[in-house]
Amino acid sequence: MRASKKNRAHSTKRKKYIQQHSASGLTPYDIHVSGAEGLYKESDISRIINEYIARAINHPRGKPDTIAITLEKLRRKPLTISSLPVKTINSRSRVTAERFVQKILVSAGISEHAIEKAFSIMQSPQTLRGAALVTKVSGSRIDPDKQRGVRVSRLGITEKAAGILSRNLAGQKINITTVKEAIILASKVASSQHIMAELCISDDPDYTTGYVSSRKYGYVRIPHIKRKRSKKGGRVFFVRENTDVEELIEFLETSSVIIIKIADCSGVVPLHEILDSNNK
Ligand code: PML
Repeated sequence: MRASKKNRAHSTKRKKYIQQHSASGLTPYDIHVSGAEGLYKESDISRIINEYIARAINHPRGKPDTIAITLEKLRRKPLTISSLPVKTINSRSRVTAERFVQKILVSAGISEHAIEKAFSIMQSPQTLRGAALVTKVSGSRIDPDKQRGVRVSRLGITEKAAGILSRNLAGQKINITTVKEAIILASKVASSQHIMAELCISDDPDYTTGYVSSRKYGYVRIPHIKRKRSKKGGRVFFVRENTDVEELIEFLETSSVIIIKIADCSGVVPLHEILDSNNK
C-alpha cells in the first residue's frame, strides 16, 4: 500500500508530469504519507487491505489524496531468514541518541563521513519514499533515483514467527505494528551481504524512536533520535564500496524473503553491552 497527497507547492510541475506519464500512480511531486508491505495467504487478503486503508486514512502525516494497493502472486518460494535480535539503548535526549548511533555505526565499520551523509539525507525537506544507499567509507550516494530511493518489498513473517515476535515484544511493552514491521524490514535488509548497517528515523511526526541495525549488533532501538512533530526522517543503507547496485536493488525490491525464526528480544541495554554483543 502506498498513500500520498499532492504537493501544492509543485502543482504545475505535477500536472505536467501526469500529462507526460500517467494519470494514476505517484509522481515525484507527491508527498509520501504512508506505505506498508507484506506476504499473506489468500484468505487474509481482504482483512489486510482493510487494515492498510484504515492506516493510510488515519496517518499522522495527513490525509492522503491517493491510496494505491497492489497485489501480486508469488511465483517462487520465499527465502527464509531469522529476525535480528532486538535491544533498546537508553538514550534520553537527541544528543545522546546521535552519539550512540555514531558509536554503533563506527563500530560496524561505517566512516564518520558516511554517517554525516546519512544524517544530511534525513534532514532534507523532501522525504524519500524508499531508502538511500550510501557507501560505507566514501559516503557516496549510489541509488540511481535520488527522489525515490530504493523500496524494500516482498517481505513477510510466518504466522507462527509473528506470534513469537509479538509475545517477545509484549514482554518489553513494544508490541506495536510500527516496531514489528520495522524489525521485519531491517531483518531482510541485514540478510544482504552487500549491506553493513541501516539507520532509520521514522518520518512519522509522533514517533521519535529510530534504530540502527546490522548483522553485527542486531536491531538496536534508539529513543529520542528526533524532535517530536518533525516530519523529517528516512532510511539509509550503508553498503560495501564495491556493491553491485543492480544486484542489490533486485534483491531488496523483488526477492521474496520471509522470517521463520525469531531471535532474542532484550530490554534496555547499555552501549558497552551492545558493542560487546557482536552477533556475527
Ligand atoms: C517507520 O516509521 O517505519 C520506522 C519505524 C522505526 C521503529 C523503531 C522502533 O521503535 O523499533
